[in-house]
Amino acid sequence: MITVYSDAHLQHTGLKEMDGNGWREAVESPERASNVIRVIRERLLGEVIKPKSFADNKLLRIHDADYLQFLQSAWNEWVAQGNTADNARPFAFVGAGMRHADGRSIHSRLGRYSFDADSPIVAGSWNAIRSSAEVALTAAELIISGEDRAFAACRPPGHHATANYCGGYCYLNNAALAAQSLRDSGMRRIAIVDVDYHHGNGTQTLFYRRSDILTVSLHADPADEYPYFLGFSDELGEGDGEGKNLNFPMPFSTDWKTYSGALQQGLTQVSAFAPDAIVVPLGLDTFTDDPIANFALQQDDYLRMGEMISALQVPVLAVLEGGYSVDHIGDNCANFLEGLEMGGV
Ligand code: OKP
Ligand code: ZN
Repeated sequence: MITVYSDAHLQHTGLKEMDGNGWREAVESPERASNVIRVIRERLLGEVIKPKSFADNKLLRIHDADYLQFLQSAWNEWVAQGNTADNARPFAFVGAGMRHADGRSIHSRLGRYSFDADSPIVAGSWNAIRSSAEVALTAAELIISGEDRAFAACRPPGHHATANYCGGYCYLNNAALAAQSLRDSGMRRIAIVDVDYHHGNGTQTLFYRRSDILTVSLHADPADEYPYFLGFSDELGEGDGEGKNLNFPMPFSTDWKTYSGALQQGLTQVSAFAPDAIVVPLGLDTFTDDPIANFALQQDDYLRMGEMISALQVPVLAVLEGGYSVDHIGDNCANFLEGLEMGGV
């Protein structure tokens, strides 16, 4: 299987985040994607190619023009307005009863386009963000040109990002851009099977009213876990999209036995939808040793996961999302891709 990768992600670096224990280095680090690529090369899982460039109109299929403009200029605005911290980050958000004012202050703009404080922007962020989207779009073109599997080694990740909000380490929704690109190529129905530990709130929101894209997400129960405010099982889609959104929230400590049962249920729905292609936002943070997550999947379980999706006999595009055990993300990812290679179309 061909992997698409760009080392532009290395410019999105020096990130910090805060949690209940205070400030620390962000877990969403450059080492993550670098390790994934190192293992793909070591295990000879196939060719690694660079992304093509895409014009803005490809990004505008999913994201708003003013949001793209913001992402692109945020770092320069931050510096020009006298801020000296090395991470640009929001401190004020649009709360109840307030307006999405078109502010001049970068603090206003960061707040208006973010739903949390976990997506910092540094000098090289935009290059990395855009390149990550282009990685996904290039991988989508491989599927469009007849490959039955492709892997987009994206960094930063994307599944929390909406049309005009960043959050949860995500800025552009790489998987959604890929799914839309597949649709625009003439494929009629696309299924998204999000196996990241966290609910893919951005992807759900983007496609919530659409019948042409089925979104399925398996994740930790938002009553216990980030993103907290979306991802419950009663969110089934709206309007034309009614019945085309499916959430499988699961408790802490979920292992392969429980997880695979939910995955099988989700895949049964995917089969019934008869998609022309499947996009898999691939988070490896369901792994038992993940530092920020609480599921209990083991290394070999990712082989089984790949095999189960492969068994549907539909073209599959996997898009890298989370996974923060830097020592294991490469092998877990490669195991999934190896599982995916079995079966084929
Ligand atoms: C991104 B992806 C406080 C902790 C914030 C955010 C988790 C984002 C996960 N700084 N946790 O879905 O793996
Ligand atoms: Zn995650």
